[in-house]
Amino acid sequence: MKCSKWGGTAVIKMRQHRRRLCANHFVEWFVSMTQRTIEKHGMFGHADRVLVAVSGGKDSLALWDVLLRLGYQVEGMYISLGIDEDLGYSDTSLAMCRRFVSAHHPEAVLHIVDVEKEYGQPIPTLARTKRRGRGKPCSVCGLVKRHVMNRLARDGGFAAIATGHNLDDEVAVLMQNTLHWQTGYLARQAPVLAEREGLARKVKPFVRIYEREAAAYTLIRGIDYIYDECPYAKGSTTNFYKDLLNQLELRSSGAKQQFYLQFLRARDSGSMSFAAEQGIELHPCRQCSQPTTAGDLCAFCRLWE
Ligand code: Q46
Ligand code: ZN
Repeated sequence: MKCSKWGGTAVIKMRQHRRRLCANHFVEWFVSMTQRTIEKHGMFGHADRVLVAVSGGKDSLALWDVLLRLGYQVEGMYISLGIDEDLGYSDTSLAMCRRFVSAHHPEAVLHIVDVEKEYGQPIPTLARTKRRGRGKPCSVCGLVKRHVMNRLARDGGFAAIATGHNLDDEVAVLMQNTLHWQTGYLARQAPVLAEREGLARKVKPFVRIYEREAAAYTLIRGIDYIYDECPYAKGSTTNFYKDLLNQLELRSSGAKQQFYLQFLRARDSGSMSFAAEQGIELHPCRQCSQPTTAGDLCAFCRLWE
């Protein structure tokens, strides 16, 4: 298999782009695709400080690497959830983030928030105590992560929080939301969520990157990451949709990309309009002062009461 650019040995075939690239050209393509996505959606500029949420997985570490190589002012944020099942998932993922810094970017800043040390309980214990989420701690985990990320971004004066969500993640969520006609979620599904009354701006610079491309990038760059997913992600609905979409992609290359990009185009052109959450007012929580739609205490503070 030959590189479409110069005839050297290709390491990846990207059928949806009708390209085969060698290692060097692939890395060049990957970095420039991320840069173009940042610019197209006006995500942030070089004067902005950006907080990248890292989990020790391939997507978030690849994103941190690319943003640093592009010269953005970016700092990492790792939230230790205290998930010990399957050989200490949280400890291993933190070790991967630390290894990334020491091996690739020793000057990079990594903020670490340990949920148990800061708030008193690790996520699985907290979820069990509250008996939320039918045995899985994911709803509690999501709530805690959103709160901690927003606090760090606000207190640190960051212009945006960047996450490593890739095209496969976005398409799986899009399919889920479409099959259930979750119009509120569809209205909000976007590469950029603007800042709103104390809620930090959120951006996803990898929305044009397939999951296998992020994996190839980390492999070529020699970035070590945690291969296993969080033990609670096993059997998740999102993974089920990802499998379905991969089958579709095998039959029709580019199907995932088409589905996502046409959705964004249709929505942004106004040919599809959904009921957004207009009119829902945010006010500061009495205890933590983070924005909430609930009563005087936000859902996070109520969780720890
Ligand atoms: S929500 Fe659930 Fe994830 Fe939290 S408990 Fe694991 S699978 S990490 S994205
Ligand atoms: Zn609160």
